Amino acid sequence: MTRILVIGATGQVGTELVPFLRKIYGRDNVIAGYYPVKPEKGPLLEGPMEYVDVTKVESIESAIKKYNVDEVYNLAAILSATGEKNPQLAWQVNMVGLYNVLELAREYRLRVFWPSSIAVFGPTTPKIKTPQHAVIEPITMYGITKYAGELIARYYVYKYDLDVRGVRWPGIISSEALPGGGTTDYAVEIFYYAVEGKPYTCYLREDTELPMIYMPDALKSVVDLMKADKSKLKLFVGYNVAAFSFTPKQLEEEIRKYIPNLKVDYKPDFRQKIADSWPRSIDDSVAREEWGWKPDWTFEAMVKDMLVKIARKLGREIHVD
Ligand code: AKB
Repeated sequence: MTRILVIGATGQVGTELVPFLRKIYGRDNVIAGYYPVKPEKGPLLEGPMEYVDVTKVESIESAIKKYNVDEVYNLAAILSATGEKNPQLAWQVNMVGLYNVLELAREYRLRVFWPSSIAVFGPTTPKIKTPQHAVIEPITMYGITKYAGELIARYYVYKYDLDVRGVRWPGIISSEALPGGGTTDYAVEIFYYAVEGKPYTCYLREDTELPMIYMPDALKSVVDLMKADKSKLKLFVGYNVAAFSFTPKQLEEEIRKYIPNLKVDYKPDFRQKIADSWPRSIDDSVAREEWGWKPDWTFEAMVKDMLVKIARKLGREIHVD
C-alpha cells in the first residue's frame, strides 16, 4: 500500500486532506507532518504524526525513512498576506522547502503533490477566464515562489523523470481549520461572524471578484490528479482549477438570505492591492482535458453547507431550507 507523508498537515488543507487520504489509503499509511507543535486534539491524532520542518532536509528525510514513504504531499506554505509581511520567510518555506522535497524525491524516487495558486498571476494577466498559459508577472513573494516552484517542479519531472503533480488553487473555503495569512481568508471568516451574530469588517472592497473553490472540490482535485493516467499528463504541475467566483458583497447577500441581520462593512487594507492583481475568473480547460477535472459545488450550495457546518461547530442553530 502507498505510504504518504503530508507536510504542513495542520494547515487549512492538511487538516481535511489527511483524514480524506486516510479513508482511501488506510489510517496508518498517511503520516501527518506537523510543525511547529503537535496539535492536542482533532482528526490528525487518529493516525501517525511526525514533526517535519520543510526547511530542513534532515527533518523531512528522517520521516521518509522512518515510515518508508512513497509519496510526499507538500502543503507547507506562507500565504500571500503573511508573505508580504515577511518575504524572506516566504522564500525559505515555499521555495527552499519545495527544493528540499524535490531533491529527496529524486534520491528516494518519491511521487510528489505540491499545490500552486492563482497568486502566480499578476496585474498584467488577463483577468477574466484567465487561461492556463498567460502573461505571468506576480507582485507578491508568495506568487513569485509559487511560479518559480511550478517551473522547478516541472524541471524535475522532465529532467529526472519524477512524478510531481499539482494544481493552481484559487481561494479555498472550508469549515474545519481557518486559513492563515491569505488574501482570500475573508470568505471563511465572514461565516463565523455571521453565525455568531457579530458584525464583520471586510478588508477587501465589496466589488472585489475572486475565483474560489469549496474544500470538498479542492480535496477531489488532489486525489483525481494523483490518480490520473500519467501518460495523459503534459503539464504535471500548476493546473488551473476553479469552481466559482464571487465578490464580498455577493457573499454577504447570499449569507443574508439565511441570516437577515448580518452586518458587514468594508475597510480595504494592504490586501486589496494583492487581490486587485489576481484574476476574477479562471479557465481550467487544460485540467478538464488532461485529467478530467470538474468541480461539484456551486456558490449557493457552498454557502448553505458552510452555514450548517459552522453553526454545528459553534453550537448554534440555523435553518437553511
Ligand atoms: C491566499 O489568499 O494567499 C491563498 C491563495 C489564493 O493561494 N488563499
